[in-house]
Amino acid sequence: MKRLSQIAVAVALTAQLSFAQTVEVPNPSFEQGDANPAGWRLSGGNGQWLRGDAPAGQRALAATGTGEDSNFWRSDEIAFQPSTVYRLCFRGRSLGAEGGTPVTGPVFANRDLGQMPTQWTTYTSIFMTPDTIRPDEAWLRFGQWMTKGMVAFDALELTVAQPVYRRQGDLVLGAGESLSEHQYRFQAPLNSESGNQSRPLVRHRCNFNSNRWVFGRDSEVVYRHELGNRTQTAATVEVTVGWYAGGELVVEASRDGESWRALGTLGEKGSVALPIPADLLPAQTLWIRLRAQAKQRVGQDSDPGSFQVHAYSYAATLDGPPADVRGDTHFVAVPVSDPRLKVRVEGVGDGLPGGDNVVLAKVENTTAQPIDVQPTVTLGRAGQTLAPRSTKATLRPGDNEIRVPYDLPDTGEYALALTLGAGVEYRAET
Ligand SMILES: [Ca+2]
Repeated sequence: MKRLSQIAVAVALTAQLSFAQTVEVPNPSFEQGDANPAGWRLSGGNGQWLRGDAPAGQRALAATGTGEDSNFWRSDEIAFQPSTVYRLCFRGRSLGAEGGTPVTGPVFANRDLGQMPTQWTTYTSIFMTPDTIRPDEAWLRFGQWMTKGMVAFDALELTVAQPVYRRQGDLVLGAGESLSEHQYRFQAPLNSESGNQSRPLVRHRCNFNSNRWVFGRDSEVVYRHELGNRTQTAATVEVTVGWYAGGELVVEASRDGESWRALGTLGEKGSVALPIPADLLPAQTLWIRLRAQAKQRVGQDSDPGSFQVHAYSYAATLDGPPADVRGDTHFVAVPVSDPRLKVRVEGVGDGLPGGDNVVLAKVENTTAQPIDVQPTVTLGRAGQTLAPRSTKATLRPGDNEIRVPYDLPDTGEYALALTLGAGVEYRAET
């Protein structure tokens, strides 16, 4: 694991009026309902509305498989926003289930859990929504695929999450990105807590399953590669198709995100490395689009695309001074925020004992009056809270910057909370 991913970040700032960025999920603890849990229905097969065995309240949902089937509970419609990063928290446990996997989350960003523990366990999933969301895919599901036995779920919480990236000077790099002297490299962190999200990901219209893009008809994924104001003088994109049934992957490049040039195609399982053509360089920004298309062939048999992308990477040579930076991403969720303030967490520092540990936030005071705040950082883990660190600040009307240093006693896994003191209400967390 990367060092900063060991730290869960929670940020809370404080005001009189507040609005939550928590997204409404129907009956999120499954406590309401008469004969059936309100707002949820079973897709088929064998499902239970448990009573008494729940980590929150009295009720939980469960699905039981034969080992050869799949079924799930699905929610009523959820008001997902397009191209938005969400954090989905829930609890899950196995009741002696074997094989297969629990399936969780939205259908466009499923997360398999594999073998769950028999104790109730907290799960946190991150995903970015597609650029258009059809009503028939705007719901959550919790169930099982090819599992023999019962898996149970409870205590859902869906929140908009803000990615906070690593900063070093004028450079900002997220998970999967690194710069070594003049060599920039990005390996999409598909197999990490980031899920489908990454700093270069601009938009997608493509299902994601646990650690891979699942392309079907009209699927596309668009990345934009730029690093500060550095100029790219050479670049290569590499894509791996790890599962293939039909159609082909087209890889295209663009300088403006509008006019695209095909670099190559891949119509089978395997990898393809494609250099960016010399006449598209040098460039400060290069866009890459992955999309599915039917294979050109004679006759009627043309599959619109059915394959999975297991790896995507991009490497570039940059001008400017040499630097060594390894990126990372924290996902800061904001369950509560103050409408007088626009708060954006810009960084959490090194996240290492003895390191440069500073929470940095940009705060716009949208009122005409100054607001006194007491930015406070609190670290905690496993029910234990360390002594908070505070500063004082007056937020002038307009743009402000808040810096709160904090101490990390060791490299354990901590939750970090930032509050703004009495009189301002805001909360963000990972
Ligand atoms: Ca419950």
